[in-house]
Amino acid sequence: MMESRARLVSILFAFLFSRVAAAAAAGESRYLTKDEQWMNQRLDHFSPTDHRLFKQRYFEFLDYHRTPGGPIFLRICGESDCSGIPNDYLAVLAKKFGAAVVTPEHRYYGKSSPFKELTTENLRFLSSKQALFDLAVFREYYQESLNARYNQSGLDNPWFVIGVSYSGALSAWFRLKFPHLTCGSLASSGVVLAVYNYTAFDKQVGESAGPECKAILQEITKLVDEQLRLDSRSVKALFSAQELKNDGDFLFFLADAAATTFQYGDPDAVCSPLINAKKAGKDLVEAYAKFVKDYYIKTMEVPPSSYDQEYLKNTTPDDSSSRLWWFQVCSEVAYFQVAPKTDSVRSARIDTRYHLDLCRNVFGDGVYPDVYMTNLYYGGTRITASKIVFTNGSQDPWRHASKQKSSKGMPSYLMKCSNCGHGTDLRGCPQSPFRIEGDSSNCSSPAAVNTVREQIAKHMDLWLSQCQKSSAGY
Ligand SMILES: *[C@@H]1O[C@H](CO)[C@@H](O)[C@H](O)[C@H]1NC(C)=O
Ligand SMILES: *[C@@H]1O[C@H](CO)[C@@H](O)[C@H](O)[C@H]1NC(C)=O
Ligand SMILES: *[C@@H]1O[C@H](CO)[C@@H](O)[C@H](O)[C@H]1NC(C)=O
Ligand SMILES: CC(=O)N[C@H]1CO[C@H](CO)[C@@H](O)[C@@H]1O
Repeated sequence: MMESRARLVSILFAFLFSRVAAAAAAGESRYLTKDEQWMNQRLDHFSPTDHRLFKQRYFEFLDYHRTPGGPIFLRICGESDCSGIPNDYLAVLAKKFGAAVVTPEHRYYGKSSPFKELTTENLRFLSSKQALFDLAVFREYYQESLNARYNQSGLDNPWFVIGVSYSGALSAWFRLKFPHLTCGSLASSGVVLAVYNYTAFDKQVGESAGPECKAILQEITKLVDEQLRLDSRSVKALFSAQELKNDGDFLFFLADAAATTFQYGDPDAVCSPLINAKKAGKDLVEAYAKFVKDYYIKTMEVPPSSYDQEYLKNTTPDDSSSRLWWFQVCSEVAYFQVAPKTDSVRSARIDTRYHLDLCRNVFGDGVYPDVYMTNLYYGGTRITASKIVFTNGSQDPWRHASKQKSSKGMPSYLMKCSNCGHGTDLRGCPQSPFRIEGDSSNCSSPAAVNTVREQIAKHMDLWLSQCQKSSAGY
């Protein structure tokens, strides 16, 4: 999905998946479609006087659609360039339900940017609230265009909204704010809780690593902190990250490299070589550097520069996603992945101050996240809506920002297995290389994943049918 590369992974979660999809060997079957469509979208949904428009890209896949009344799956694309509809487990569901799949690109990302220059001033229309309104407008636009194509008027197909990660949160919020426009939502690893000091992220990294690997990661953190004080140039060079002048950026990069493996269902990628190095009495920092270079920089194609605040300041970057997502982090949702006070895996220098300084340095004074207002607006984990399925992976550091407890009309499922990560219900495990149709056979417990998939299908079936009945007189 991502043609360009640079990325900040654990803050740009959905994103990695996109990039891996592109990185894996060529083959269109990774996508249901990559054919671009365009619509005119309103720049500011909340201004009574600003009527400017911008071009929003979208994709449609109708091969499985049971015409004319079959469901429409609105698969939300999140914080990344969106260059197609991935052929993951949603494709299986679309086949099963005779559904069309449509995917609009999130405003500002990829080719859907209203502005060439991404100055802070120009970024003021980048928010989840505007994005949700985009989805509502898109939904109505697409329904009408489909009616025109089928030469019918007034037909309203049953819609279902689906998203993973940030777009999983959007999926839940869409059902919350526009319940008349969707029969239900799937929020896969949906991070609906804006968290200011997200220490649970690092704690989950430690838990997912297990005691032995965690202890080694902590030892490495200590050693790197020491070496940074003594000779920062050489330790950065060892990781091919000399360009990261700011120590915080460097440490964040190192922390993300390990977190990514747990997030995306590949814990052995980091733990096996480290445990082996420890047993063989080898230099742990060197072993970690090898992992970071081979796995994170080379295989996952995450360049250290994507962590560089100087790069993030660029208002016309090659790859805009890092800057854009940081803006959303710095203005709305935070999820600051700070080190917990005790027993931290990452360096204690990755603290609240680091994040706030980044926000100010990159976007200017006055840009900081008001998570209180975000949670006031959506309800956080106390979201009060209906017909939303929440799913999470047991090893995923993000699950603590999701809704993990079922409540009335909103079932929540946890897929428990040693490589169940972010969006595993849709993507299988491990998530790199890309798994066609979200193949779950390499999850350590395919049954844990498949059981949750059955639940998703069951809820979808029920809610779609209830919707069809009630919309008869719509
Ligand atoms: C659409 O329906 C109208 C009215 O029934 C009919 O006259 C017209 O030929 C149809 N057009 C197409 C393209 O099917
Ligand atoms: C976040 O952590 C910082 C540093 O420990 C602390 O000063 C601040 O009060 C915390 N904020 C919240 C909202 O928890
Ligand atoms: C499953 O994992 C095994 C061991 O890691 C690997 O050899 C095999 O290729 C994987 N199978 C699939 C379908 O990815
Ligand atoms: C850890 C956790 O939150 N588990 C939840 C997973 O989903 C089940 C089914 O809804 C809940 O009962 C658990 O509390």
